[in-house]
Amino acid sequence: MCDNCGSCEACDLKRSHKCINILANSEELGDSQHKCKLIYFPFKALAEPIRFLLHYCEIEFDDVRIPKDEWDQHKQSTPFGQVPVLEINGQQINQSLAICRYLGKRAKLTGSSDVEDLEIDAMADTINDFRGKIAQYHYETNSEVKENRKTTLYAETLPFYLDRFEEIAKKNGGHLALGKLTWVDFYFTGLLDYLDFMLNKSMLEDYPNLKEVENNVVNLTSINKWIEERPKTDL
Ligand SMILES: N[C@@H](CCC(=O)N[C@@H](CS)C(=O)NCC(=O)O)C(=O)O
Repeated sequence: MCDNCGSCEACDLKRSHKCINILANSEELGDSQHKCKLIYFPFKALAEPIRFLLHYCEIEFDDVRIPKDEWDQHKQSTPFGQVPVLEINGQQINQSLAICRYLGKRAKLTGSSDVEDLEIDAMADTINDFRGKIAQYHYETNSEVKENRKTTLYAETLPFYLDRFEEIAKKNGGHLALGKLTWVDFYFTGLLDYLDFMLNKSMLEDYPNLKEVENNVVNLTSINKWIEERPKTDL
């Protein structure tokens, strides 16, 4: 049964759970001795798009959530002192975007040419830039600088990016690239709660086509199930 359309024929994905299971069980993603492990904090934030993709691929994984006050003990054991880190067969890999891209490939949530993949990558990098600008405001500790950043963020940055994202989602029928479900839809949707948390508002209220991107991901059976059962956290 295709996880996108509910049948195996109705959409051009024809992505059956059976196909994904074959990918998920391949040795590269872990055998009985080396279960896949995702290491992060007890938040959604940068790890949630990865969790979405792991669940979509039906890859079993240990969802390791390090409490913030225990982080110092763990930092040195990660490749670049940061998380998320995905551990595959004992190998630790950092960088959330690279991990999403890898899982997207495993799930065939990609384009069918290098140029199509470029469109997905460019969109993902742009979303990451957008996240960085929101984070720059949210994590600012000087209150005067923060207030100034807030003014620019709300008057310029948010409309600049969101208007463009909305146009792209409209053109692509509720997706962010290639007019079909790709891993960048998961990347965007997985980050939404974190972005809303940093902004302290529901960012997509006036953006119906971006809302459709979100719905197209959260209504997938595997993602819907994960959202129901995941630990409840603010960000
Ligand atoms: N570019 C990296 C950024 C990773 C990152 O900033 N991780 C933060 C948490 S969201 C972290 O590990 N902070 C703890 C630290 O730097 O000690 C990615 O996308 O994975």
